[in-house]
Amino acid sequence: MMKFAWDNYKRYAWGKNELRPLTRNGHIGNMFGGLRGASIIDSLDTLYIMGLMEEYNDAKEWVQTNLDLNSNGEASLFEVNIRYVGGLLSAYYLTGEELFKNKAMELGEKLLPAFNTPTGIPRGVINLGSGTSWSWGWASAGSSILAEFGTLHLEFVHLTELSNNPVYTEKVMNIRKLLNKIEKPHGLYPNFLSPVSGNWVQHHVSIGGLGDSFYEYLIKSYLMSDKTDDDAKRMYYGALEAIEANLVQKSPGGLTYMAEWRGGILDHKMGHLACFSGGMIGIGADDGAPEKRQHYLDLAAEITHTCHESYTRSATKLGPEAFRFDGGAEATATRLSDRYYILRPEVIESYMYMWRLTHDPKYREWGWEAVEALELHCRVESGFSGIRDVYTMTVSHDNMQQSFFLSETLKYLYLLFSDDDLLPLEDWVFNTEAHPLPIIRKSCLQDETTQDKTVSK
Ligand code: DMJ
Repeated sequence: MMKFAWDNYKRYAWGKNELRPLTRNGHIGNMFGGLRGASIIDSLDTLYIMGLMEEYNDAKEWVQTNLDLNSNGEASLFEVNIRYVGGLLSAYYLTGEELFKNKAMELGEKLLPAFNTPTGIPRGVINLGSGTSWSWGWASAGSSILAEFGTLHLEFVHLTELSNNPVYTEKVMNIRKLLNKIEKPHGLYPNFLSPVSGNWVQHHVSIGGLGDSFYEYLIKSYLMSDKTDDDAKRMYYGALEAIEANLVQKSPGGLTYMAEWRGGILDHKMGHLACFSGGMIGIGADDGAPEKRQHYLDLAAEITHTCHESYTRSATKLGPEAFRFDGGAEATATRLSDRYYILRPEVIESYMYMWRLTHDPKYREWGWEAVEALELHCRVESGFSGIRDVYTMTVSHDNMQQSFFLSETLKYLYLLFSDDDLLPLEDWVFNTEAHPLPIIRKSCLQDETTQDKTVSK
């Protein structure tokens, strides 16, 4: 599947950001500020891990000769960070090629002006040439988005590691400090924050879109620090407790789900994006309070089960963008506008983590069901495409092979069917675009300190 997706991208869209598999051309879009080759950067590690060396070498060669970071467009800070910085860092750590490290550092530097705000909370959009930044037009009152400014930590800590420049870690630690300090309604973190006043702008809380990867990066920051980042740990388990108390629900049919919260009122809807939380709660289970560990593992399994139900209850066996638990619905989309599937990874991501944590064969069976459904409904003549309605067998394709399909969906599937010693969870954390980053060992840090002393002596 990876080779097929890649070959078609290469043939019809080489150097563009995504492949349009029906019209057989490339898509550039406006998310990456004029940067190109998103599918290449997102695929480097997947190709390498899968041993597709010829394809990996083509990708590397493209980065060497064609990846131009001197673009002058308006980019999403979040998207550039998770896909480009994350993809380059992970390619460097897997292969040891200095090229990727240098590109990651060059790009990292271009993102820094986004933090020049009264609070240091970055704005969502940055011009990579001029460094001017602003907030998304659609975000209320010029606010920044929790899932965006809260999803920089892993990459920025590694940028400091590699450059020896503390500025990256300082920037993300400053975000952490502010979040730690401000009052949280019922212990929850709303999705919109003003980068000027540092106050919440709206009380909408979600584990899906707008909130999701902030929570993911808390537990992963702790794990990536070799379990030394106690603030991240405290904030993660605190947030999870608040989520359980306020958002986690059980449907009449016995399905556990995470509702959204709007100033105290629950919206009984769960987005496909929120389905990553099965895996997140799973990897965090072991470091919770001893009496809570089994409970967290059970909760992770229940959420993953619910997300699987959102797939099995559709005609195509792929899940909708959002499913509901009201008006008689149980894990199905009730609105036409929520019925699409754009090759997203989150449900498969949770299968992969739950497989690694429990080795219950059902997770591989569920993963295989997804493979069959992808092959049947999303494979077209020249690549893979999202579909507009998971509830109809007369499928209508959206003509887009998203770069996260190559980076995440196919990588997580591959890992689901691989041995646990391929990228073991004891040594690696995956950024939110599934780019593996190594755990920074305490012992390495100690070695470095000793080494520094020896050198200065
Ligand atoms: C990816 O870019 C990342 O997983 C992000 O955190 C959420 N959305 C997409 C995939 O659905």
